[in-house]
Amino acid sequence: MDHNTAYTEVVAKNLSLIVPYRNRDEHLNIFIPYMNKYLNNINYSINIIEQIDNKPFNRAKLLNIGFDLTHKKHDYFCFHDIDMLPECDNQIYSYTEYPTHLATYVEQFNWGLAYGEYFGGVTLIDKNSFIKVNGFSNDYWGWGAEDDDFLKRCKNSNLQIYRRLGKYKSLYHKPNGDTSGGIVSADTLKNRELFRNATTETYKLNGLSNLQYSVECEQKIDNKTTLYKVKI
Ligand SMILES: [Mn+2]
Repeated sequence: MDHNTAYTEVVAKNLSLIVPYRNRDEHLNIFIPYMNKYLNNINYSINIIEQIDNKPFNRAKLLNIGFDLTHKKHDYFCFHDIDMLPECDNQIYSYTEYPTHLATYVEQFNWGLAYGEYFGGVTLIDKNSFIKVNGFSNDYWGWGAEDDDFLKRCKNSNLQIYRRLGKYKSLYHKPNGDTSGGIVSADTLKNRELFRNATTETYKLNGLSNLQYSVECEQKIDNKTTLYKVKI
């Protein structure tokens, strides 16, 4: 071995795949075996973060919790919607030092992006970058805009942002907040306003730094997968 090779460069990086979850048994039963097979040559764990309280679903806060619960044993993180199944080479899940968007070629968006600046669905990020942006906002209750907020955080922190060509087939579910018959829900409107008003100052106060939750139950699903039931 070349003695100038830094030890850290030859040790494989460890990925924490974090999945926000509630009431999608039928997707979970497909997603877990699919990903276990798909990620075969990657060092990974799958962490399902299930919101078990009665508050509106808060995707971003669940992702923060997944990071908080797993960051000590992992080098990089993938925030992964449960209804997206990758169909391309799994090297798109290899280590990154930058915020990197993977859900770029998605069946449910006619094999493209939801919109030009779309940064949701599946994203990859290294530990330092995620800490630098103070994680996600904890304030996006209900559907929408938490992923736009996350992109804004990354940009405002002057991080380089990457995309990898990820091809994803979609599992069907009923339309979300702003797509059911063209009616935009009150939650979604509120989230969009929150996003418009978000600044570098609000990022510093809201995210990993003020995260509060409780784990009610931790359950091993298989030797790679853990389900955390949380109240937020
Ligand atoms: Mn979806």
